[in-house]
Amino acid sequence: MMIETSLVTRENETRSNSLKRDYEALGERLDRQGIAIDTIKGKVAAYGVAVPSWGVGTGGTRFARFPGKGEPRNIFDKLEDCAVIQQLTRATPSVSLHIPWDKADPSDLKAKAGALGLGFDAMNSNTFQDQDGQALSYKFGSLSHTDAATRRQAIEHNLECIELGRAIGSRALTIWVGDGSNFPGQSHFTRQFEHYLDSARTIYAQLPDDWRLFTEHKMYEPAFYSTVVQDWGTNYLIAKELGDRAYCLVDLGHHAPNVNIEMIVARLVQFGKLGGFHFNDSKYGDDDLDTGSIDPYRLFLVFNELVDAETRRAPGFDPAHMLDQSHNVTDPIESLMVSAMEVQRAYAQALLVDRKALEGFQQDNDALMATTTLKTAFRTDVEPILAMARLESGGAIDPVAAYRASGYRNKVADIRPEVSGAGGGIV
Ligand SMILES: [Mn+2]
Repeated sequence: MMIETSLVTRENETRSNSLKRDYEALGERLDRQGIAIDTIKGKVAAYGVAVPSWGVGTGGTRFARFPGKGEPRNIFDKLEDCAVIQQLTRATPSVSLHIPWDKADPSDLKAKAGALGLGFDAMNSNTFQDQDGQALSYKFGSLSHTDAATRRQAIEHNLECIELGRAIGSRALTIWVGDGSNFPGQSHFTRQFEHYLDSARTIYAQLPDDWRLFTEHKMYEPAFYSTVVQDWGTNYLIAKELGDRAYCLVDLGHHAPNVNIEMIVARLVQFGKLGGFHFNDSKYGDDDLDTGSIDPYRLFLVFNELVDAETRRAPGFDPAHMLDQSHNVTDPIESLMVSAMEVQRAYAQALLVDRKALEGFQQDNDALMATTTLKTAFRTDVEPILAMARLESGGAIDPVAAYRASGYRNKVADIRPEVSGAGGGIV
């Protein structure tokens, strides 16, 4: 354990009596609605969201990056920080690696993760920046580049990610490219997308039988005029072209403001192509803010669709869940803990929706009562359920308070020097 269990126990002791009373009161209230609180707690306890390895480093913008204290120096430090998040929240059992940032000997990775009680989620390839000693540049694209040799290099990198992933027990590859253009006329839309599809087909052909391939759309940036995989429509076309093991990944921040993301989720579920999520939040665009920090109702509406699909056992429904956000002004460990709990909260609230009543209101075109049904669930303070699930699985009732009391950040700051360079957390 990264943090002494005796400290967590002491912290919990100061809060357990209040929690017990709050849990009983909520349980009594839910019971009147015909909901068994222990069933909801069990589902919440079984729920996990993956932490991105790059998330534990301090992020930045294209203007500046202000390093934090005791930032992880390498993947092994990152895994330790991820283990703190899992120890206190019990909501983040796996880590998603980013290659080449996290490249290391697979047996060392497995040993370290195993010792910390962590597993590996999807592998993420990186063809949006050039690495030291790289033969060909991605300045003008990678999988969709006009030059066949550059495309080949990007394909080889993705195959290398699969190979490393196999060795450490991962079961999915996520491809996100920064390919696009900055000027009208700069790129031929059709030829560029055809290049992308050809490259993606080559990668897909090498995908192990028990693996899934996720492609992630993003409206803009780093390309500012056009992006090759710009929206869920293009993403769906890719998944459809590639085959049964290709799915669409939805990053909540990668859409235009006000886009109805929950409806996109419903469409992808309906056609068996929802691969998973990158959770975050945004005010104007992109994925820079913490999950649930701006619009928790939208997060709830997304989970409402997920629980609906789970409840009616939608065919092929098995989305991967991961956080993907940039922490520029907070301690990344604290942000990731809070965000993991926000995701769990949205899930718990969505589990409270009276689906039978909702279906009736929808059938009768009772718009007011239908939307009130959702609001009733959303307004329920489910914190006692989340906290009790954490307590019973060895976590902290209040993870941020326990983390601060542990002095973990200061301890690692003594052995990890501050670095101002780029690296994790920027994207
Ligand atoms: Mn993402």
